[in-house]
Amino acid sequence: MAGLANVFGYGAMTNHQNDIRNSRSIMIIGMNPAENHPISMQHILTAKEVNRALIISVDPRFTKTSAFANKYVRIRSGTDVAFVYGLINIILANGWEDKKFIAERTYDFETFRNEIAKYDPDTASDITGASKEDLLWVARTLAENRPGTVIWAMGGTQHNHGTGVVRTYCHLQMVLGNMGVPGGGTDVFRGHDGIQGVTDVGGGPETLPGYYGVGETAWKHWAKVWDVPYEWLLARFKSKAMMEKPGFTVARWYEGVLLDAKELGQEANLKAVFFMGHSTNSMQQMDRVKKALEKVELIVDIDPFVTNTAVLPDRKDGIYLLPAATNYEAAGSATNTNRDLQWRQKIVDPVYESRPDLTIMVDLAERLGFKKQFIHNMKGDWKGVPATPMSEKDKYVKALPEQTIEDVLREINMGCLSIGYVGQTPERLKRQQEWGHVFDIKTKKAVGGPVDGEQWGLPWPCWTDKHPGSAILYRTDIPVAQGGAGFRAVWGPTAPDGKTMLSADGSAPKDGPTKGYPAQKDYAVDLTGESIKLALAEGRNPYGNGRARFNSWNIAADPFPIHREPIHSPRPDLIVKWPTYDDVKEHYRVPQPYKSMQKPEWVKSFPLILTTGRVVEMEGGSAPQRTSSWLVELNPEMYIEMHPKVAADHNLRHGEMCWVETPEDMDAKPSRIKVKVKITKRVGPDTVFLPFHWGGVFEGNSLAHKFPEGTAPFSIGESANTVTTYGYDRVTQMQETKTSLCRVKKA
Ligand SMILES: Nc1nc2c(c(=O)[nH]1)N[C@H]1C(S)=C(S)[C@@H](COP(=O)(O)OP(=O)(O)OC[C@H]3O[C@@H](n4cnc5c(=O)[nH]c(N)nc54)[C@H](O)[C@@H]3O)O[C@H]1N2
Ligand SMILES: Nc1nc2c(c(=O)[nH]1)N[C@H]1C(S)=C(S)[C@@H](COP(=O)(O)OP(=O)(O)OC[C@H]3O[C@@H](n4cnc5c(=O)[nH]c(N)nc54)[C@H](O)[C@@H]3O)O[C@H]1N2
Ligand SMILES: [Mo]
Repeated sequence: MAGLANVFGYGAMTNHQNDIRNSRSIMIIGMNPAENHPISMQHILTAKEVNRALIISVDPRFTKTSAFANKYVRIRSGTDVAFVYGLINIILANGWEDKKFIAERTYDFETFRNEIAKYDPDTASDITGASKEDLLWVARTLAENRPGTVIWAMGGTQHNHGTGVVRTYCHLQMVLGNMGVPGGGTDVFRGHDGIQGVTDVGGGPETLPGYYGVGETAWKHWAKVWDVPYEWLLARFKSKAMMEKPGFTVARWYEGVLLDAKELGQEANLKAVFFMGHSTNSMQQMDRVKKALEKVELIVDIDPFVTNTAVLPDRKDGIYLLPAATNYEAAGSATNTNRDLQWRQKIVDPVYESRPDLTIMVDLAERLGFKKQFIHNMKGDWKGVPATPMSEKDKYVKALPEQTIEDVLREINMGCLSIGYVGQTPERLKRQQEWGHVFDIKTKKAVGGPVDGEQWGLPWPCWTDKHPGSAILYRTDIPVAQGGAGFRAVWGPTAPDGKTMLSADGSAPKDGPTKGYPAQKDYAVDLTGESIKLALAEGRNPYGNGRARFNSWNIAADPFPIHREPIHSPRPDLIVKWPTYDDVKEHYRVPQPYKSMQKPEWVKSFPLILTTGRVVEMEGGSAPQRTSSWLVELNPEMYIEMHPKVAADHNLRHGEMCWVETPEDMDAKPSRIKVKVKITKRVGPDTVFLPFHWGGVFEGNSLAHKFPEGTAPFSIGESANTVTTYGYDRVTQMQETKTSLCRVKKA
């Protein structure tokens, strides 16, 4: 299940970054860790040097990561399904698949094989632009160098069929038998340092914490954890139906403001928007966002910095900027990409008027009239502290010691049984922090001290306060008590076609039943923890031992991933052969059209593929980074990467200004930005690239004067997202910020 999957990516790593040191091949596809995960890149480079691992970089751009690769393959943006299924086609044609793994631990390979037949090397090469020789080289290298890992990030997910793309990466690893082994795995590198945790605790609109969904069972479970009556929760909503309906996503909330209420999946338009650590220049279709920010009655922006949100809309009032404390000014745990939890100390007290996010949330709960219910589970010193008015803020902050944030984690430990968030107690995390030196860099396992045998970060599932955590998911060569697991048996014992969903005899974690088995009854809702203990006592994994699916029968539109041309496709011929989805009447409360939004003739007047991404000096919307003189010195201004041929065709020289324009989609006029030309062969002649870290200039006009005095960043610039276009993932609603069509003009 995805969590906060619409803008922030999808999934969790099966293995961990240090484990890449065990890999013999590493396919990095749709990710540029040399810029975006530079610390993790060191594990990749160690694998290359020490383990002689072969690195393959698959990207429309020759990135800093590509520069370290043994093989770089350029593909057209938006064609990963065809690329990966093209590889699998070659693997199957040569009999390189892991037959034992497929037979014992997967479901519906037979139908899958028929699907794969559609992606013969000619077809895959035509769609992707990769040569047949390169496809063969990559397939052979992955087959001959096992275990191998596949790593991806936003180049794989920010597409209208991004969910399909991600699933093909997993299918590749299932075919190669690279799952459940050190050095293997499907390793999506997550974005922000705590984003895995945000996903886990239900940051997305489709689930309560722990991936329970938003149905009645989920609400009843959490009502028990929070110790508030279910009826009280129900009474907060207009109806039970609305309570159980996923909300808007961060990718498209603004349509809840702009569209006619009749078109929405709820009765009324949105009237207020509340941002907490999110800057709007990171949002696709920013011209729509601007309009929505002008129309809502109330905007709240809780951030240590003044962001794009404050200056983008043309309005005189109704924007509240609340200064948030940073993570240096507050303690607590963060869950990182490895599923590891890390405890952090507070370094300094919050400076000036800033306050920790938790303090702000508790205050908000108080103003909304449910502080008592909100803090119910908190056992810290401050529980007895009476509601304190704003003016006595200092007293309030002091009354919020580390204790309360520990209580938040304990509540997660109590409730997120589904994924085994049980054993990562504040005490254990703090102890690990003190004993960090005894953990091995390659296995992340402690040797010695009171943490002996524990995995660093107690990665989930961590079933009890004695469990070491599960560093590598789906390993059957170790017992459950040491982190062993089969695949989840979440689909019940049989598939709709009557075939078994439980793994075959011989494929089960050691020291337990040898066959597949269903999940332990009630393990995810039994707050006593007895159900989990019962399973563990018999060497069973509480979530069962099932099969990984090639055929995901319940996934919208595509039970098997299909190559779908981007909404903005440069290939009218392929739009016909590989069509996009039918329009969807309602998805996350807004209409989500596909076919009716796609115009095959666009490519005639907008011939270039526009893709966007990151640079090492900046982060996301980059309000903090553009406020740092050192980082601005390193990367001072917004630019466009352009191939020499494109520059020559447009009579442009390095350092000159140009307009970038994209076709009209939901608005009547094309969008445009004015940026500086950087000529480079990183991109091919069909593609241009924009970093999306700038803001504060809109369609050629500076917004600098709109910042409150003294808060304008050192560097402002056009936002790439002013020109990114309509297009959203069919399942997660992730924005299609990796593929648009555009044209450039000399300014
Ligand atoms: N065109 C294009 N657009 C994209 C992407 C792309 O590849 N291309 N990528 C997308 C992705 S994957 C992401 S994750 C988003 C990222 O975009 P955003 O969600 O906007 O993330 P950031 O800019 O990293 O962080 C947002 C704000 O959090 C504030 N902040 C930092 N610490 C704290 C804190 O402790 N408390 C509070 N309250 N605030 C804090 C920072 O000052 C910053 O202004 O951008 C998305 N947008
Ligand atoms: N310095 C720095 N580090 C960061 C961030 C940051 O802003 N700055 N942001 C953090 C966050 S929130 C995230 S989510 C991660 C994201 O990390 P990455 O995914 O590495 O980030 P991007 O640069 O957006 O995209 C990666 C690559 O995808 C390529 N690409 C574009 N289209 C396609 C395609 O169709 N297929 C393939 N295979 N590749 C394609 C782009 O050319 C780009 O080189 O980084 C995190 N780390
Ligand atoms: Mo992200």
